[in-house]
Amino acid sequence: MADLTNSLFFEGPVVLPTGGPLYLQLKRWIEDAINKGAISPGDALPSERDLALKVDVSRVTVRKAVLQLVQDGVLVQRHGSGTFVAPQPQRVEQSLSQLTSFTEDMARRGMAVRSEWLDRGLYLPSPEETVILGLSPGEHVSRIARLRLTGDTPLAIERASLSARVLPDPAVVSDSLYKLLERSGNRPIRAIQRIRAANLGADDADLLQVAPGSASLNIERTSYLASGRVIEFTRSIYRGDTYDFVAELRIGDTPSTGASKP
Ligand code: 16G
Repeated sequence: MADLTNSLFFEGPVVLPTGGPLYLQLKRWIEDAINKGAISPGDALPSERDLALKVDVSRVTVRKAVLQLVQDGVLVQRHGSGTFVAPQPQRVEQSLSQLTSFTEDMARRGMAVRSEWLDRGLYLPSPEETVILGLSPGEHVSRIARLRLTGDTPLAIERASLSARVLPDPAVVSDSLYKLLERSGNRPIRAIQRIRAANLGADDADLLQVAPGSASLNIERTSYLASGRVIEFTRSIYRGDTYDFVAELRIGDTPSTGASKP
């Protein structure tokens, strides 16, 4: 962990980005320094006084910029020891060829998981849920929304919908949804996943403890029983800085040579 007072961070004159209030200019400058790697996760930020002197702004301006960065999860303050660039959580690799649960994925890596409940209850289904889950008229939907964490680090937000016939009481889900489904013979055996890149809105960023606008991977998983019936439709938002999705690709059975036949 480096003390940055005399480091690269302070080489040469400080040129703040233009536009907006001074504290936001300073905030952007610190963010740029982090993004460019001039300061790294775990590095200590210079003291408020040193920063104010170097950048030639008031200590109040520094305090406001730092406070915002702490609120955005970019910096962390530790009582008595100072302000640091927030540590980067360990990246996690998830295979795209195996149908596993979040709990199993993490257990394989020796990581303990826990969930914080965001919502669970029985609802009238949305038109989308009715179609995807193939619900009959009048059938309710069981929704469970969880923040999934390892230790204190949030990794993903998961919002799952299942038919209320399969899960009549969402309160019975304790740690693993798939474990529960397995017990009733309803564990999915295949799934279709759609993954797209997105930027986090303020509320989801807050839950995942990253700055609003940070990159995320948004995944929709539709899971099927052997009978072909859809058992689960889940929308997940994974932190872009923690997940690598890995797929094994194989050459097709009949590779095309590109040459046209006579
Ligand atoms: C995974 C699945 C999610 C499933 C959950 C069950 C993705 C993108 N999503 O996170 O659809 O509901 O596992 O996990 O992989 P659990 O058994 O630990 O509750």
